[in-house]
Order: sequence, then structure tokens, then C-alpha cells
Amino acid sequence: MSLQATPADKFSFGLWTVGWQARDAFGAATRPALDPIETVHKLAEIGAYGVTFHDDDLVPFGADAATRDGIIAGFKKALDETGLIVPMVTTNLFEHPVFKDGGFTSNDRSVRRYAIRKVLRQMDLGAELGAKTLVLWGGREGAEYDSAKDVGAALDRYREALNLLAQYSEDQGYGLRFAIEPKPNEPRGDILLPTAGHAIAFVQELERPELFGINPETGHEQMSNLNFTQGIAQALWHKKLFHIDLNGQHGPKFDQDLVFGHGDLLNAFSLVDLLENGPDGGPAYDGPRHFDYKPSRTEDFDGVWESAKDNIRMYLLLKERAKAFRADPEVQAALAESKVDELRTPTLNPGETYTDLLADRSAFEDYDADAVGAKGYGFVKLNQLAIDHLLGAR
Ligand code: GLT
Ligand code: MN
Ligand code: MN
Repeated sequence: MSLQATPADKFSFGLWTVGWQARDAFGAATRPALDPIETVHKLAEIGAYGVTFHDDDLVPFGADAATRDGIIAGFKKALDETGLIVPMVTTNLFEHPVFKDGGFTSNDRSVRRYAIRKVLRQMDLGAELGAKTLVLWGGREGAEYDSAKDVGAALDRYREALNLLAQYSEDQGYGLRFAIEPKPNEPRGDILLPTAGHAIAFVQELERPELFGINPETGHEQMSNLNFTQGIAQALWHKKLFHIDLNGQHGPKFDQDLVFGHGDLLNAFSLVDLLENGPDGGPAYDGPRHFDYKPSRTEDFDGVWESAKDNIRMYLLLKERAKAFRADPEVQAALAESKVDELRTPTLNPGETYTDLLADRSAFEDYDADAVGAKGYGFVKLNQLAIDHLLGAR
């Protein structure tokens, strides 16, 4: 088993992840700032193929044009030296006090205009660096008080902004795809588009829905007590999984951003199994495996780079375990016993109508519901086999 990542694995990290200085609501930073150029080199060393960033992660907010140009030139040089690519960029519409009531959906119209301009500028830079995806995490798009936000109007303004971004990308020939990142709360009391399902529904209301998908994050869905693997399966079904943020979370509480698999390990196993092996026996997703974690506040820089590597290690370990699970003849027999494949057979025969179904006595009049109802599915046995593989007991 090789736990050495290669570019083909498509592992990527945000500058804001390893670069998090561990400032939280209760305490000061525990680590100094990381230089983005050093980060690019370190990420290449640990086997990542890509680096992502918010505009302000690379160029400090408010920097003058000459400073900005110098920083971008240095960053490009580091990309050339390492071969790292920039698959995705995103925009910081949450940190500066001007965004305290949101960016695209602030009650203040001047803030909304400023937010759009900030994103357009980051799209220019992203396109220049070859990015294919723009992530939109609307952490400040929300409210604490129901009477303070007209949600319908906020969604109108959200749509207005996203339609404009898509138009700009098409007119400039950037060909970007847009991925909305849901989160239920934090930093706002309640955030708009709180789950993958809300975001997928919203996307259908845009002028160019085909350009918009989602960037679900493990921990964000689990903060709502949702099953991440099931959410990803539905996003894939809608063809809306444009990007993914992998990390770890222990159920509904503050956003922990732990190393991938360091939260709900069983769900991480089924997720990697889905991404790599299913549902048709091959990879279901071919985009970046992007780790959006935060090295814990207790760690020094050695701990930062160790924990970054642990994300990759967890993914590769789970990938190997999921392959072994799928290859095991006993698992295949248990899957058959559980009729997992039978769900793929349409309920009606080709061309069959409800008239035919009504005429089929075996489907109702002669159907032995008691006998079928008495038979078990063997799902627990199947789950135990999965856990045996996960624990290396098979
Ligand atoms: C922020 C957030 C993440 C988002 C990032 C993209 S920034 O750290 O917690 O989940 O993916 O804007
Ligand atoms: Mn998070
Ligand atoms: Mn994220």
C-alpha cells in the first residue's frame, strides 16, 4: 500500500488552512503568520497538487498596486518552481468590518456593490492563474434576528450578484464554474443557504444554472446533524458536486475543522468509498480533494505540517480500505443478500404502464406481503464487514 500522494490524487489545501494562526473567540494567535511562498513549497513536498486562496490570504487587504503586483509575481514563481496549480480561488467577504452584515446580501447597498467588485477582481486573478472554480462561502450572508433580514429580498440580491459574476466570467472568456459552500451558522447566527440541499435548490433559480454547483464541507453538513456521504451522493445525482471541502467534525457543535477522518470516521470511510468506487465501480468525482481543515491551536509548526500530511494519509488509508472492502467476496455476497444492486433495477418493466401493473396479480392480489415482511435484509452484517475492513481486521 502506498501512502505517498501523487499529483493524480488531486490533493489541495487553502493558504488559510495551514496558515491559520489559531486566533479564536477566546484567545490570541498561537502561531506566527506563514509565508505563502513557503507554504507552496511545503505543500508540494507533502504531495499536494494544488493550492487555493482567498484574495486577502495572498495580498493583504488594502495593499497598494505595486505591493500586490510584487506578491503575485513571487507567488507565480513559486508555482512554476514546484509545479503546483491553483484549481480554485475564493474571496474573503467575511473578515473586514464592512462585511459585518454580509457581502452580496448586506442591507447596505454600497456594501453589496463593493463586495461584487472585490469578487470580480479575484476572478481576474484566478483566471490568470488558471483556476477553474470560484468558491462562494457566504459566512456573513445571514442574520441573528429574524426581523433584521428580509430573506426573500436577500435571496433576490444573492441571485442578482451571482448572475452578474457568471455573465462577467462568460464575457471575459474565463470559463469559470461557481461552487456555493453551505454552512448552517457561524459566524452568523443563521446563514443563508445553510445546507447542500438549500444551495442546490437555489442554483436552479439562476440565469445559468449549469455554471453553478456546490462545494460542500464535511463539518458544515455534520453541524446540521446530516449524513455527509448521503448529501454528497445527492449532489452527485444532481451533477452539482463542483468541489469538495474535506475535514473532520464531531456532530452538531462549533465548526471544528479537524483533520479529515478525525471526526466521524465511519462516515469518512463511506465517503471515500463513494468518491473512489461508486456507484458504478469507478471514481464518482474527478475534482480536487480539497482539505479545509485548521491545524489545532495546540500545535506548533511541526504539528501544522504533520497534521497537513495526516489529511492525505487518512484519505489514502481510507481509499485502500474501501478498495479491500469492495474486492472481498464475502462483502460481495453480503451486498447481494442485502439486495443493494436490486435497487438499480427500475420498478416497472420496460414499457410497462400502470394498467399493466394493475393487471399483475403477483404484484398485489397474490403477493405474500407477510412472507416478504418476515425476511431480514442483513444490513447489520454488511456494516460489520465494512467496520472489519476499516479496522484492518480483514
Ligand atoms: C473559511 C470557512 C471555510 C470556507 C473558506 C472559503 S473560508 O475559513 O470556514 O469553510 O471554505 O471561503
Ligand atoms: Mn469549516
Ligand atoms: Mn470550507
